[in-house]
Amino acid sequence: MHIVSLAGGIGGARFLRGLRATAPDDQITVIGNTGDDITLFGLRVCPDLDTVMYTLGGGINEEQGWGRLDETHVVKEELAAYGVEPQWFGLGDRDFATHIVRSQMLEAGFPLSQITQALCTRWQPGVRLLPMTDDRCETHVVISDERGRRAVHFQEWWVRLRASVPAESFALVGVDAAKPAPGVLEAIAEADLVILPPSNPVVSIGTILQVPGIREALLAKTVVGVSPIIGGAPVRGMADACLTAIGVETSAQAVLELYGADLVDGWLVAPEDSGVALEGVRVAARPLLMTDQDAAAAIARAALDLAQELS
Ligand code: GDP
Ligand code: FO1
Ligand code: CA
Ligand code: CA
Repeated sequence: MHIVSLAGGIGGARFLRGLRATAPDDQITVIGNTGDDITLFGLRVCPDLDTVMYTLGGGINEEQGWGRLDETHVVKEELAAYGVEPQWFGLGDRDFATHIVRSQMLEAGFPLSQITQALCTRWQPGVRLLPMTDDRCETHVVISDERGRRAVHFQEWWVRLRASVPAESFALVGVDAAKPAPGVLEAIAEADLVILPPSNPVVSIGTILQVPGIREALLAKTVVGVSPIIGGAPVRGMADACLTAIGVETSAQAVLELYGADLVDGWLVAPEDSGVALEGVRVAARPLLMTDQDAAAAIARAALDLAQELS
């Protein structure tokens, strides 16, 4: 079977590790979010692609959920000693190497999709990892603070401000001219099943769905989603702040409605959300906390079972 999964960072990566474990013989293509990407110190950083690559490749810092295992921060300290900004983003030494390779290849003219493939030659994630687009396309957040109403990069809002300043809106700068990366629409066309993992519905899945052509291509497929909201809470991360910004309640029901019955055919919720319902969507309730790799694999299995019931 050929499975296509969209993915953000931590939630997507942990789910995919479970999916790979429970479906080792299936071919898995991952369409990763690149809206979080940022250029820092002249280097291109792709947090969500790297989180998926490191998690599936065994190089992730498990407690943190992003960044490298056994990381050191000497370069960051040295940059700070020069007074170079920004100092609020914590790039580790091992992680720096990834960004140097990526930036060097971008400078040489390679597209992000080919660079990601090259990086994965080392990490062997066991899935085909594609960026949603090769085009530069970054999430910005409109906020109001002492400097007035302005837009900041998503990472500045997320990491420096810790989403403490309300997001008034999100703008995916560059999306109108963005094209799906090579292989993305082909993978969707060939897919037997598409999975929306428990990733941030606004700034991960919502971002990927905004790339022209992707949502449209998914409408023809069997799509099963896993709720990123359990009992009205985002489990971890700041999905609630993102949902509030776009006027959507933090609930499994509201996220399903946000995705829509035209897109989603099956929706997996936690037992406490078993009342969720939407016409045209088959809903199943299973424990959805990815407490460890076995729990993530059981959730992935439940998503495959739900897909089976749909066909
Ligand atoms: P990010 O890019 O690192 O923020 O990661 P994702 O976008 O892939 O996923 C983040 C979202 O995953 C969070 O906002 C949560 O709503 C959701 N999430 C995280 N852990 C879990 C979990 O154990 N179970 C479920 N159902 N959702 C989770
Ligand atoms: N998240 C933080 O909260 N603080 C950081 O300093 C930070 C650095 C960082 C470096 C590389 C990388 O791949 C991810 C990093 N993240 C950091 C996570 C990043 O902000 C993610 O985009 C968000 O967690 C949302 O996906
Ligand atoms: Ca992300
Ligand atoms: Ca469908």
